[in-house]
Amino acid sequence: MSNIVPFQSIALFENTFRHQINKDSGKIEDRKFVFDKHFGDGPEDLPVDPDRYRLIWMPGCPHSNKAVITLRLLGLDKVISIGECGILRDPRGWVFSEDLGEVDPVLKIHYLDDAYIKGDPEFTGRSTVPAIADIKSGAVVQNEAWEIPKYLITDWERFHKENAPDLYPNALQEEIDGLTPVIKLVNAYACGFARNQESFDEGYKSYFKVLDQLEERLSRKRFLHGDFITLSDIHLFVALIRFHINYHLVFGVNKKRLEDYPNLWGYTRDLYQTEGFYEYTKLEKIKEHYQLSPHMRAKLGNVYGLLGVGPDNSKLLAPTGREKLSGNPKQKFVYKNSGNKHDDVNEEIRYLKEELINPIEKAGKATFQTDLERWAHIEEDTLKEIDKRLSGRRFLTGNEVTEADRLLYQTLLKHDYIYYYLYKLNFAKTYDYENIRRYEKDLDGIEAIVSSIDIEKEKEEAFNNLPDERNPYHLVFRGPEK
Ligand SMILES: N[C@@H](CCC(=O)N[C@@H](CS)C(=O)NCC(=O)O)C(=O)O
Repeated sequence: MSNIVPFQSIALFENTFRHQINKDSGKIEDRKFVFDKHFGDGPEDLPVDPDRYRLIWMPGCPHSNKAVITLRLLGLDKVISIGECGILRDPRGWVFSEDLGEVDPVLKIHYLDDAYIKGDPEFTGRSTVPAIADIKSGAVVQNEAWEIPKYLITDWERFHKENAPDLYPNALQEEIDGLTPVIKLVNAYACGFARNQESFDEGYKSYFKVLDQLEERLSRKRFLHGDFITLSDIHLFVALIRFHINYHLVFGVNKKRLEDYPNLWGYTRDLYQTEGFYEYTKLEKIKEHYQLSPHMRAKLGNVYGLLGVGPDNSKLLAPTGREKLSGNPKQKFVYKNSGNKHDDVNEEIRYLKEELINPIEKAGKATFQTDLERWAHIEEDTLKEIDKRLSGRRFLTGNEVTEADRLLYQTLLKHDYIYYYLYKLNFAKTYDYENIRRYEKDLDGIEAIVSSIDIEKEKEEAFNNLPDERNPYHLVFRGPEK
C-alpha cells in the first residue's frame, strides 16, 4: 500500500476529536462509548451465537491488538470472524483498504463508519476500532475496548477451544480488576496528543512513574500476577510494544526506552515470543500507523511523511531468561481442566471431523485472507492439542488402534501432501510435532492403516480436480519426498 496520502490539516484533526477534547483544559477526556452491551443469555444481552459476529480490528491500534490476541488465545476465531481495516484512516474513519475492492468481504462495506451508523443512525462520533458487528444486521453492537477481551473470556467461555488458557482465573479476578486502572496509566497518548506543555509534562511524569512501579513488580514475578499470563498482561503488552516501536520516538515519552528497563523489556519480549501474541502484533504496521496516519502526521508535525528507521526488532526474539522467575518455567499459561477424557471412539471421530477436517475444508474454500487465516489457525490449534494428547498415550483413545486413528492418519497424510500446498496450510508439516511424528511412524508399521489410503493417488486427483483457473496448466506437484 502506498504511504503517500494527503496531508491533513491540524484543524481537520482537531475536528475529528471534537467529542474528546475538553476545550478548557485542552486534555482528551474519556468518552462514553455507545455500544457497550454484554453478551449473555438475558433478554437485554447480545446473544452468544456462533458465526454471528465479526470483530473488526486495525493492526496499529493497541485495543484492537488485545481483542484479537485474546480471541486467538481462546480459539474463538472458530465462531467469531475477524475483519481488518487498513492502518491509515481517511476523514470518514477506518477503511477496509486491505480487502479486494476495499470492501469488507463479509459486511460488504467500505467504511467501518457505515456499520456504526447501522448500529445508531444518530451516531455522529468517531467510529473506533475494535468493534464487534452483528453480521446479520451489519450493525456495530459492541466497541468497549477495555471490556471486549474480558467479555471474550467470560461471556464466550462455552465456545473456547479445548484446553484454552485461563486468562481470568477466579482466584485472581479481584487482583486483575484492581490492576487495570494502574495499567491504564501507561498512557503515552497523554504526551503524544497533548496540546500544551503543562499537560505534556503531567502525562510524562505519570507515564514514567507507573513504568517504574511496574518495573519493580516485574523484578519479582515473570508476569504481572505470577507465573502465568493473564488478562492484565495482554493489556500491558499492547502498550509496551508500542512504547518500544513508536511512543518513545514520536510521542516524546523519551526519559528512557523500553530497552532501558531490564524487566519490562524482558517481559515484553517474553510475551511477544508467545504464540497468539506475535502473529497478531504486526510490527511494521504498528510503526506505519503511528508515524504515517494523516491525523497523527498532522498532530506530530510529520510534514514529509517520513518513517523512523529503527528500532532493531531482531532483539525481540532473543532469549529473556525470565522463566527463572517462575515456579513453572516451561508453562506460560494455566489451563482450565476441560474434563475431556478422549476415550470414546465415536466422540473422537466427531472431534476430528469438527475440529480438524471441517476447518481444513473451510480453509480450502477461503476466498479472502482473513478467512484463510482463521481456519488455518483453528487447524493449527487442533494439531497442537492432538500432539499434546499423544504425549501421554500411544493412540488416540489409548493403546488400541481404532477407526479414529485411521481417520487421523489419512488426514495427516493429506495435510502434508495436499492441503499444505493447495490450501496454503503451510504453518507446519504434521511431523514437525514431536508426538504426532512418533504416532505416524508407529501407524506406518500397521498394514491395515497404511493400506487404507493411497496418498499419491489422492494427491493426483486433488490436483487434477481443481478448476482450470486454480490449476491452469494441469500440473501435479511431485513432492514431498516420503
Ligand atoms: N472504543 C474505544 C476506543 C478505542 C480507540 O480509541 N481506538 C482508536 C484506535 S487505537 C480509534 O479507533 N480511533 C478512531 C480514530 O482515530 O478515528 C474504547 O472503548 O476505548
